[in-house]
Amino acid sequence: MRAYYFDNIPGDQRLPHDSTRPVAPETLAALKVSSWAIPVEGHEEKLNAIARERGYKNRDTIDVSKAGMGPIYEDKIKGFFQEHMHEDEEIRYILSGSGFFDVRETPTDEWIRISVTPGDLLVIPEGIYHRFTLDENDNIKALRLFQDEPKWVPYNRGPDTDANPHRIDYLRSIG
Ligand code: KMT
Ligand code: NI
Repeated sequence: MRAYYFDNIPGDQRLPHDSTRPVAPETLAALKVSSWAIPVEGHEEKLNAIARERGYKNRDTIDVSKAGMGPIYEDKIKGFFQEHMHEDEEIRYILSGSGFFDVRETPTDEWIRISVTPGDLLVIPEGIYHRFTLDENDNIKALRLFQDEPKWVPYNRGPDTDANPHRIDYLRSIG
């Protein structure tokens, strides 16, 4: 996992868009974005322990690739890259492939780009604005972990999400 500020230069979302300004781990911690590296081989035990500690009860596997998604691929790719939030904390654990999670920094509203590869575990707090894109490898396989029933419905950023109780809770939680 590597984090840096997104360069905001228009162009292919799958390119790194690296401004070369790094993001310190403390910056991510202050946004409640935590991460771990757990080797994929034999990951089950460690992953189950984290899930248990944080009260996660559900999970699924997602294969984001043309072959894995079929006809819904293009729509999904577009949807993932729309800035959105979820109403629960969620974990992504990368099994294979790679991609970029972009999270919004508060209060600057800058995009922080997090490059993920196999073994990376990322905690996405409830209410944080974020988006996802594949990189030029065009595939990622990830586990998605949910605390309760999967609530992975994306709420696209707008006046409604600014007033969403989970968004407000998130902003309160980061002070
Ligand atoms: C999200 O919340 O944006 C996603 O789950 C994207 C796909 S996970 C590789
Ligand atoms: Ni999301």
